[in-house]
Amino acid sequence: MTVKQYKIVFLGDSSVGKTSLIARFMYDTFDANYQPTVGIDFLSKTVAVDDRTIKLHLWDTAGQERFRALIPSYLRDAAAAVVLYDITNRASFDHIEKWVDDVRSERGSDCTVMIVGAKSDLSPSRVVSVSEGQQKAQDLETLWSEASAKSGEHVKTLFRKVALSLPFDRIPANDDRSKLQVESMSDPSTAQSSSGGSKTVTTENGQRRQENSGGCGGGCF
Ligand SMILES: Nc1nc2c(ncn2[C@@H]2O[C@H](COP(=O)(O)OP(=O)(O)O)[C@@H](O)[C@H]2O)c(=O)[nH]1
Ligand SMILES: [Mg+2]
Repeated sequence: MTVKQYKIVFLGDSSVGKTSLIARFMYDTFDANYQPTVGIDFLSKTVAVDDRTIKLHLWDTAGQERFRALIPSYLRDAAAAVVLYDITNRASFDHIEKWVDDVRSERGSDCTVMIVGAKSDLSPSRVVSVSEGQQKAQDLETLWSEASAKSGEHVKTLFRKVALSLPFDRIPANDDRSKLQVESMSDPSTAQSSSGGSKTVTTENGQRRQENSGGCGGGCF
């Protein structure tokens, strides 16, 4: 059986938490001092979502978010875009619409879009309310979640929501996806555990190499 593959891109202002969210999902880690010194092109993870096994290619930006001219090529072939704002940073929230516009102008409606209010562990100093975030998602017709890469809160469920929204070829006649979603999300102990990770890294001398990591690594749904 061939495993269907999907490109998922991460967008949003610098420092909203894109790299940290990916690291939490891939490796179940958080490093407050993480400073990427090399450009990571993408990280790949095979995950089980209900009765499907799919491979996600997670495209981080190594600072390209500052160079908007590069964004269209980055969005090419993306099946989903996760657009982050920082709940303690009003400007990052104000820029959400612009990022979503970029996705829609490059991909039209061929791309799932999810807005994520990042750093939910900093809720006491939030400047963007939950209802504002939800309203924005409703206005822009996207999915929405808050999440914390630091605590891990809602990270798996947001990736699961994105995965469930991805197109797939065959829908069984008796499939009830919303029911499956609720059951599995409310009881993580029943989650399937087929998973593994790899990433392509561009080293400082410009060479590319593949790195692998075994185990679940926080990516089982
Ligand atoms: N408290 C808290 N800090 C976070 C969280 N996610 C990221 N950060 C911090 O925010 C800064 C920017 O994160 P980073 O992932 O590099 O942002 P990027 O530029 O969008 O990739 C770093 O200092 C992170 O440690 C989070 O969920 N909670
Ligand atoms: Mg980053």
